[in-house]
Amino acid sequence: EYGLERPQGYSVSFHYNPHVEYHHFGSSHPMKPWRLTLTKQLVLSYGLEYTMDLYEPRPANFNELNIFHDREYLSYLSEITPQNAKPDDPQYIAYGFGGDSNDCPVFDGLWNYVSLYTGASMSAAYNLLNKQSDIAINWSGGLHHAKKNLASGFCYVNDIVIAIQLLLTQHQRVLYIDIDVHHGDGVEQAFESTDRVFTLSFHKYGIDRHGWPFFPGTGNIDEMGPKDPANRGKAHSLNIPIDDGIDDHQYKYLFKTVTSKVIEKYNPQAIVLQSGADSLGGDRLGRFNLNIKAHGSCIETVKSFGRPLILIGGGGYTPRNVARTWCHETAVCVGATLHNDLPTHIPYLQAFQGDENGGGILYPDLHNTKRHDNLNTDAALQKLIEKAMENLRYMEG
Ligand code: VJV
Ligand code: CA
Ligand code: ZN
Repeated sequence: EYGLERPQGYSVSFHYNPHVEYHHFGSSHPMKPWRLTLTKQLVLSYGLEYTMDLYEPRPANFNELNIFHDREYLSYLSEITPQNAKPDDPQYIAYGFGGDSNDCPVFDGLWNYVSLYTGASMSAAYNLLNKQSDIAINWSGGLHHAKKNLASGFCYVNDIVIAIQLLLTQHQRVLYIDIDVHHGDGVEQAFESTDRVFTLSFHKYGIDRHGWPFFPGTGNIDEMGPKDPANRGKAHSLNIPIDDGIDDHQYKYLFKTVTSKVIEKYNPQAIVLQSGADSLGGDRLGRFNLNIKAHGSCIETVKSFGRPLILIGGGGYTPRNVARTWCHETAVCVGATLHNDLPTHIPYLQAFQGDENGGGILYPDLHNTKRHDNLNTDAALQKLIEKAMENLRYMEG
């Protein structure tokens, strides 16, 4: 029943509440919700809104976020403001706010922000459950580091976990795939004791020359869930640790080989794909050297299996390239090909003008912006694939 592409293509839905754009983590914080404004503008300027069903989802409420998160954590999150925050408060620290790095600042409208992006992921999940669409997109979500009682790495509420929980009401097995440059630790941890969710993350892993591990520091190849054979989640996580500077050809091969094997073996009834754009070349926080079309080829690969799919955003810290990538990937979902010259009537054209090499075009060569030498040899990647295949043999068929 799966794998047959309907001649008219897939029915795609786009879940987006524009109020999410107006939230700010702070002026120099790398996470910029206005990258979503740019994304939406590009999607509209190419006319892609006519090829999808558009939804403006309501924000999620307290009880919906409580599907995953603790009440106490949510109460704190819902009440904290920049005005009443006490950075020395033990709860403030225990819940992951502030800190030296200020990864998770308390900003105006924080509760509204988390409710909006989670509401959009829930709306996407309901759309698949109701069979209203084959592919449901939420570029504002994908906050994969949040834990049930901890904010971490720019993430306060884990919309992915909540969307997967909804899918589990009807689907026996859900596959989660994560191509953000960071390890999808929050989603992996949330489902570590079940065999009904398989988590697969591709990410940068390693220690830099100052001795700091790349965030969050987990996700080596041997981390495949609990070792206890009585734990149902045993061997239902697969981590693909990658070094700096991986190129298009290597990543595409790695992704396709590993992901195809996981889908074939696990046979999921639905897939959630986190498409963090910080794995692109030239990303402010990332380390890889991928071009937009190589990143997008991962979406094509997953789409080709024809399973109900939620596509969500995530990281991405060079806003113009985030917008380009997610616009391209929206087109991949609907089966459209976009011309390289950006439409001239777009409101934010200047954001795509002052580019190193991408002035006025959709597909600049990001490999040329490389700041990271490729430390991945083909031999090392081949070994990594072999180890991944070996790990998969521990999963009960
Ligand atoms: O690396 C870290 C945290 C430390 C602790 C503090 N020391 C000094 C450094 C290491 C552990 N955090 C990462 C978090 C990345 C989150 C990625 C999220 C996603 O893409 O996976 C999903 C949405 C990190 N890397 C860079 C920064 N934080 C960073 C944070 C800032 C900043 C600049 C860089 C916060 C505030 C400001 N600038 C103003
Ligand atoms: Ca990842
Ligand atoms: Zn990331």
